Amino acid sequence: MPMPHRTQQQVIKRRLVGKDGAERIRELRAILGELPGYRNGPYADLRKWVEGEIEAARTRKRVVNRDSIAVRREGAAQIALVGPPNAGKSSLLQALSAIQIRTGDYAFTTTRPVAATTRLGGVLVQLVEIPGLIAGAAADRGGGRALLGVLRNADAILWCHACDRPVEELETIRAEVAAAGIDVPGILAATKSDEAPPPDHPELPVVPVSVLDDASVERLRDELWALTGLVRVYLRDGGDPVALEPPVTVLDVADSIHHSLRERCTGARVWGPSARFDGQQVGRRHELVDGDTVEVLDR
Ligand SMILES: Nc1nc2c(ncn2[C@@H]2O[C@H](COP(=O)(O)OP(=O)(O)O)[C@@H](O)[C@H]2O)c(=O)[nH]1
Ligand SMILES: [Mg+2]
Repeated sequence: MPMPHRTQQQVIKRRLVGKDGAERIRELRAILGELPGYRNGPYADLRKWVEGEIEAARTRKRVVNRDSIAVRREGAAQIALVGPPNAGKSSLLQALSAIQIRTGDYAFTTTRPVAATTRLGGVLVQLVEIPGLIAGAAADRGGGRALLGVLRNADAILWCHACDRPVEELETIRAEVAAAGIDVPGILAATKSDEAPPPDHPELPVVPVSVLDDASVERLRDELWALTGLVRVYLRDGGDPVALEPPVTVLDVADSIHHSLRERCTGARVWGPSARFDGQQVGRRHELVDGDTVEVLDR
């Protein structure tokens, strides 16, 4: 009597333990050869799963064999999404941006960094999913060095961790990132908040989020903006805001519009959090805060 396919999958997984790269692909091919070739039913599913594993092993091999992976920076800031496999990183990336990417129920669906831009209050920010960071990554396990190299360039980290998983899974990865000497600001997205209550974290601010709940994704967007540490200043005549490193003065905004405006600038009218009243007239050195709207005055 043939083994039930669930048991068979366990047996296959056991045969794969400790096998990586070419060795893993060889073993998977051999397994594929042994499986009955049904086009439907549990065996067809099992074949599809094995084929998926071959594809994942191939991609991982390509990643592992590269010393560094380049991600071209775009936007005002770069935020990396980091967490265990299946934490919902790809799903979040997709929910926050317009791209279509594969998400999956099994580990390592995404096998190389995937970048996408998103708008946070009108400012373009780049998000980069860093997949496949595992215990030993800092010692280059699983191609960890190249992945950490990408992470090193990020301005901040959105740690991703599923509410229904033990928090140790995240801490393992945080330890690798720390061991690599990467120390950037971060917050914790407690993902799949529709499935379990969010955990507390001793160090990171926790933002519960579910891709099934748009309001939670919008709240995360606000937290991500705060995480960049940048200041958005809107211009009175409309258009996208400028995003600048604080402290931001009227002169900095004038300069960002046009260098020559810096010289001619005499001050500004301000609406928003840094103004005592709407349209308050301020000097060139007035410090602006996130969410201000200004009209630069010149000679
Ligand atoms: N219930 C629920 N499932 C989710 C949520 N986000 C992701 N998932 C599921 O979790 C699995 C792993 O997601 P994925 O984005 O591929 O995780 P990644 O490995 O971290 O990129 C997929 O089956 C997703 O559909 C969520 O907010 N709620
Ligand atoms: Mg993924």
